[in-house]
Amino acid sequence: MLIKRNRGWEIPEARVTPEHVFFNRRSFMAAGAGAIALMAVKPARAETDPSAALYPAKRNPAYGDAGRLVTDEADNINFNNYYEFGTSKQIADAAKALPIRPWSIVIDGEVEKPTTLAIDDLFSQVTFEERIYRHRCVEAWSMVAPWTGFPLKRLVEIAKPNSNAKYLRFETFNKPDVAVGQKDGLFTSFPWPYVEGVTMAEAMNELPLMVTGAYGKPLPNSMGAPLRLHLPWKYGFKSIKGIVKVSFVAERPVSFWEQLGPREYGFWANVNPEVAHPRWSQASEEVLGTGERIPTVLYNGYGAQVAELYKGLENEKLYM
Ligand SMILES: Nc1nc2c(c(=O)[nH]1)N[C@H]1C(S)=C(S)[C@@H](COP(=O)(O)O)O[C@H]1N2
Ligand SMILES: [Mo]
Repeated sequence: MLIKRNRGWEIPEARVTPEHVFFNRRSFMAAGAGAIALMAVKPARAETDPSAALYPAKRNPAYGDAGRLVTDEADNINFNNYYEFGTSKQIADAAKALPIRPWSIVIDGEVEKPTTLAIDDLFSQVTFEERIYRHRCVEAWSMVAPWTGFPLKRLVEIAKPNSNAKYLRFETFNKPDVAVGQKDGLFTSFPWPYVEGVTMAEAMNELPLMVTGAYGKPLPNSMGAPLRLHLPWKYGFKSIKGIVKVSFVAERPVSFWEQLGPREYGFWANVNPEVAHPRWSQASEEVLGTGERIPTVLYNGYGAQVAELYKGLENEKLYM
């Protein structure tokens, strides 16, 4: 007998992913570009950001060229996924409501001494560098961004984890007073705050970047100011924005998307063109800004740096 019941994790698919709602239109890039053209050029926020003097940072020559054109800045900062501010791609204005100072980062869990760092104190302990990275969203679009930031492994050094630490768990702010997506209404049943995680081995790899800026300036709010992660070989949802807490933990964290749709989104989420999403192919991707469709590459082309992290883990769901 077939009994129709809601088991909690069976959330309606339109809520599990923006793809279904916003991307089944061939013209989505064209529509986005039209909206962008109407926006006036705003004065640079860098004028008021206390970290502005740290820009531009020296480019790391190892990541000076992503092999593809850098995505146009206006396209990039006005086409975003940031569910805290709504499920459309045009959240840049809504995201301006988030105050990014004062801002502090809690470091806790399996560390020598749990601590809370004011963001500018953290910035004073690290060296900023610029890296150009490719970014591949699970929704099959991609972009190239010139990020500024510091290696995640530098944050691990500052945190001094003990030997019980097996994973890093990142958490985004939860501010329903300013974040429209976290307010009462349509999306309150989302498992806020947004959470993501990596293994200690992944965190110690050279690629993960704690991102503070883009295009030679402090990050715009839409891209995750004042601090986000970027993991260029993983689907974009792993690259958590608006970070307020980094916990060193023994157990594998359950991420926001994994909690919402475990059949579709997992912990590892490494890019692989041969493993389709249950509802669409991952074989190719649409380039933000140009609309060009290009083949997707295993580990988003970063296999030389990261493939060895996954040796011996073949039984894990590494690609969802
Ligand atoms: N806190 C938070 N971080 C997030 C998201 C989000 O909704 N909330 N979306 C993710 C997804 S799906 C992608 S593709 C990237 C998008 O980054 P961008 O807007 O800078 O392109 O941010 C990721 N980080
Ligand atoms: Mo994404």
